[in-house]
Amino acid sequence: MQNQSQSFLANGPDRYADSSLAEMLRAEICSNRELSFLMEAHDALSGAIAKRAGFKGLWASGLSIACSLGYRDANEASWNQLVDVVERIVDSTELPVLVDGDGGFGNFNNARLLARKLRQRGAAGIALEDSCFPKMNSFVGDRHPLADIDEFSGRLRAVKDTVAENLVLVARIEALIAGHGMDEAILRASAYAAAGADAILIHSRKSTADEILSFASTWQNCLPVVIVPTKYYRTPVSAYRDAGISTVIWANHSMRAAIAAMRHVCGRIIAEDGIAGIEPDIATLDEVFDLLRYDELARAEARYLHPPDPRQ
Ligand code: SPV
Ligand code: MG
Repeated sequence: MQNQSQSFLANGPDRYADSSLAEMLRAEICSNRELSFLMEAHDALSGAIAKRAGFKGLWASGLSIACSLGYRDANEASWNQLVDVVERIVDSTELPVLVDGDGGFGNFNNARLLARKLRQRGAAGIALEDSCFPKMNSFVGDRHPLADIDEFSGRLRAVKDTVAENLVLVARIEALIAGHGMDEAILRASAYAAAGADAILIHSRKSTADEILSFASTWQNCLPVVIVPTKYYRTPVSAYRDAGISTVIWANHSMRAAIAAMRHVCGRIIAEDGIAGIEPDIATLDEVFDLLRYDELARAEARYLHPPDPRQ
């Protein structure tokens, strides 16, 4: 993954025509040898920052994208708004992006359409959760009706038949979120594996990792396990390595950091009646220009707007 091209601003040939991003994500998610990390991105800028920090893969978070658009994480944003944001993230980073596809925005037909469009826009993978449309964020309220196992398996099979190996398919189990027990979670994991999922995302709202670790120990890595430790954030990642978990998603931390930073700076500008005091605490304009590769534009201008005169 380190060797990928840096040429996204160089207008190269269609770089998404092959499935290299999906292969890169598959290598991350589906490897039990090494624990991988996906960092949340909700727009091109947060994706570029995560890439600069060193992350090798991204999570296009439904919660964070909805939040940045001013929507609730309850399928208020449409599937085409989601794919538009994903395209910008992929364009700005060229990292493999696992997209939070919620429940697929409907039945098998909506799910396979979403997967096809995500694939066309350069996504590397899709996570589909066994919720009903419209979904509600896993941490809001207590009513999270689960999809019927067979119906949801049909959604997975339809996606697999549509995008084959060109998009990693992660099946997300909401059984523990919905208050069902471990048996139900394992039953669903087995069904989703049989339906063609590449990995299982098991979600929990507990403040400790106990039920996730118990799932991992029962499941025995029949398929690689992906987790989202938003609520059990105190658990050291060594516990996940020891449990053979494949991938950890830091699901919403850039979005929450941005909220805290923007709230802080807005409050200070009002309180201090000016901007002199905050200047040292915010990104410089040079950092903005560097992040967005203004240097590449200058080189392109030299090449295309002011080419050397061949007669000289
Ligand atoms: C997201 O980031 O949108 C997720 C993870 O689905 S969670 O918010 O924890 O459900
Ligand atoms: Mg989500």
